[in-house]
Amino acid sequence: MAFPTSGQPVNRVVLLFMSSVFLAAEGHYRGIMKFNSVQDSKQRAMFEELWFTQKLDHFNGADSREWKQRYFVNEAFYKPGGPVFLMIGGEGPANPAWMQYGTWLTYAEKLGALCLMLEHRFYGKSHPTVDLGTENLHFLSSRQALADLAHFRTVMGQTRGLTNMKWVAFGGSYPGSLAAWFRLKYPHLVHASVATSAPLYATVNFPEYLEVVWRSLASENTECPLQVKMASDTLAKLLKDPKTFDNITKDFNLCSKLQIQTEMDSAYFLEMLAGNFMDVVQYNQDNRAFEGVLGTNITIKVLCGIMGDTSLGDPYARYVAVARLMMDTFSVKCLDASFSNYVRDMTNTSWDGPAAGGGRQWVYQTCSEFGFYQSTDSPNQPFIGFPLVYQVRQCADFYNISAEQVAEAVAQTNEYYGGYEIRSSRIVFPNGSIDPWHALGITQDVTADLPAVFIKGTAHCANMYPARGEDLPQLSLARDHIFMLLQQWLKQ
Ligand SMILES: *[C@@H]1O[C@H](CO)[C@@H](O)[C@H](O)[C@H]1NC(C)=O
Ligand SMILES: *[C@@H]1O[C@H](CO)[C@@H](O)[C@H](O)[C@H]1NC(C)=O
Ligand SMILES: *[C@@H]1O[C@H](CO)[C@@H](O)[C@H](O)[C@H]1NC(C)=O
Ligand SMILES: *[C@@H]1O[C@H](CO)[C@@H](O)[C@H](O)[C@H]1NC(C)=O
Ligand SMILES: CC(=O)N[C@H]1CO[C@H](CO)[C@@H](O)[C@@H]1O
Repeated sequence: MAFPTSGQPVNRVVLLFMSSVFLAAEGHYRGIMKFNSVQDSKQRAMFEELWFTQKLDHFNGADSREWKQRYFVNEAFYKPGGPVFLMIGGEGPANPAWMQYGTWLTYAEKLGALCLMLEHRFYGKSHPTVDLGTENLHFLSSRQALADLAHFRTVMGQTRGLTNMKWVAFGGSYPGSLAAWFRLKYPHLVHASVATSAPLYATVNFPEYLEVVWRSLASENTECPLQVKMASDTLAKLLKDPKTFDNITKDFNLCSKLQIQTEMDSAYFLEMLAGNFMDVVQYNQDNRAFEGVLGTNITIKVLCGIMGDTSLGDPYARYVAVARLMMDTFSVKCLDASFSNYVRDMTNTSWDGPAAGGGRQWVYQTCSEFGFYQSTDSPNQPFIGFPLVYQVRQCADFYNISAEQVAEAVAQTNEYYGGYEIRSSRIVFPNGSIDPWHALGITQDVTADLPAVFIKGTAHCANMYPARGEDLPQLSLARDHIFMLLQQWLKQ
């Protein structure tokens, strides 16, 4: 959701948590801070920010440095003896709106659950170190985050008399993976998990993402991805001819005259424009659940409508129209297509820096744990010009992590968590057919105790948003099914 104003996420795990703010730092990456600015003060009043003391390094007993982690509590539904629900924060500020809205609260109400949400280390206000210098980011990992969760669960259990209650972990997208892995690695602390739209298989190259984008556009209109492909091919050709740069600068309302000196510059620009389609597909309609807050009315149907509108001119002109619509929608004054500005921002290590809203941290996690690079390396997708090498190069540019190191780190992540071969119990894996992330998720029951819930026609994390009258029937059924599983598991 959202539109890069000057930078561009290299990587769209872009979840729930970040959806409001990821890459939106100072309006730098993505424009949607509405949720926070409009709702936050009210919610903060209702859901006080609380602070929990954590160790900086859980895996070194000789290091006693500590920091404060932010969390929220909602006791409204709790009935003594009921379960404890723990919403796991992800790669952006923990959004207190989840303490007030969302399907997990509906479950909590029915089950008398206490609801907690813990912000992920290094995101939002949970700052373990003085800045985001690369040597400090060495303490940012899913393993440290799981150890934070484990320690939080243990101490909360003791101080609030909840040790023997049944704890259920919830998360969507990357936090969905954490929910699954929390149960996997700490089964004595977590009774069950709901791991929504969770990418469980780490992979350096993730060209399947754009393949799903093709199919999701085609499900609206078979011509649509073809038109997008024609447009992006045309643009890639124009980028080879400096004589066209004045026109391109005007067409896309760039902040300064287009400069293409290296392949990185053109890749950055092409990826930024493809991002319009990637974001809309990933969040198609789902974000309307928070209409006026997180949501927009731009859907796959809207984009494909423009791409098919011959009155606007050739496919390239329609592609321009899509970019203009996104800019208007997110109040972006001009488009900063400068890769060097992006590098400058991504290497700023200040907590007040332009990428500190999550971009610098999340890209570090992709370089050091997950990969997930949504490259154009597949022929069965609509875009061109941002190959894997462009994305992996950024790991070296931003953090001095080499391509070999990325490959090794990703292999180790799968070795540690098991990838698709996860073996555990009482974890449900909901996935939406339109969501490009389902390609790395568990989409078939692993065992009867590790069921998948497939939701045809929905995008990223749809089942977590509050129910609406116009929801697809299969989405309502999925929510009911997950509830039934929870009821069943809480009796075990
Ligand atoms: C720039 O756009 C104008 C107006 O559409 C067109 O006449 C001209 O040929 C274009 N210039 C180049 C170099 O493509
Ligand atoms: C979206 O909503 C805005 C404001 O209500 C409206 O002006 C605009 O035309 C709508 N756009 C689409 C594509 O429906
Ligand atoms: C990092 O960002 C902050 C806040 O925008 C800015 O004040 C500072 O000058 C930047 N640092 C560098 C090295 O660019
Ligand atoms: C980058 O990494 C290499 C090898 O890991 C190391 O030798 C080098 O000193 C690092 N450079 C910087 C600037 O940290
Ligand atoms: C798109 C996709 O992979 N969907 C899968 C989600 O999970 C179900 C199992 O419930 C599979 O049958 C689907 O293929």
